[in-house]
Amino acid sequence: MTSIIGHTQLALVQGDITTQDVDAIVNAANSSLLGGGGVDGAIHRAGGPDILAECRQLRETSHTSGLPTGQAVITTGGRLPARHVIHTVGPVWLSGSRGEAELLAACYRNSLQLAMDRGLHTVAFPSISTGIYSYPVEQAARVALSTIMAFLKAQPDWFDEVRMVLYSRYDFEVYQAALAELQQSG
Ligand code: AR6
Repeated sequence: MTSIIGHTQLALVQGDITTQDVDAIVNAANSSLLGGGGVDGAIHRAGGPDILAECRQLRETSHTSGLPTGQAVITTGGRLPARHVIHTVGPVWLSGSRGEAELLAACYRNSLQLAMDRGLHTVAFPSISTGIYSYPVEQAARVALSTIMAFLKAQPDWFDEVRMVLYSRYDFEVYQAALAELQQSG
């Protein structure tokens, strides 16, 4: 399923983010930047040690206290087909009233801004925070897609493609329904 916004194709696909051939894939990391489970573990396993080495370097220089929730940094893609990995830290879902939606939106916005700043034109995202961090996927899908769409409306000429890569059939269907709803509401 795709939606065209300005010059950009916003695509939803079901699949594995580690196999995507794009300028940058986004990692749902934690603030240590030193790896973990879920999509983070899969990216480090597939990309090899160069990604972790750059993350360690960031921890020793610009991010000695770790990466705050909602912010983003960039490293090489190592052995991945993607040339770069943008690491962002999603919010842990607590109650929904602890600023989770704004923090999740910041992940998408800051990742897209960083990609633009680095001259990258194709970016693929996983569904940030909806695994180990327990953000309900129906709500996360609306935040993710509305944030991406607002960013692309403000920057209609930069990106060739922004792709959401959903790991499960269920998540893919949830994102499809959310995109259809957002398209209808204009
Ligand atoms: N490709 C695409 N999506 C994937 C893949 C993959 N290969 N593997 C998992 N997912 P999660 P979070 C989906 O838990 O909730 C890590 O330990 C998964 O099905 O990876 O932001 C970090 O270090 C789910 O829909 O990230 C943090 O400590 C989505 O990716 C913590 O988990 C996000 O699930 C971050 O938790």
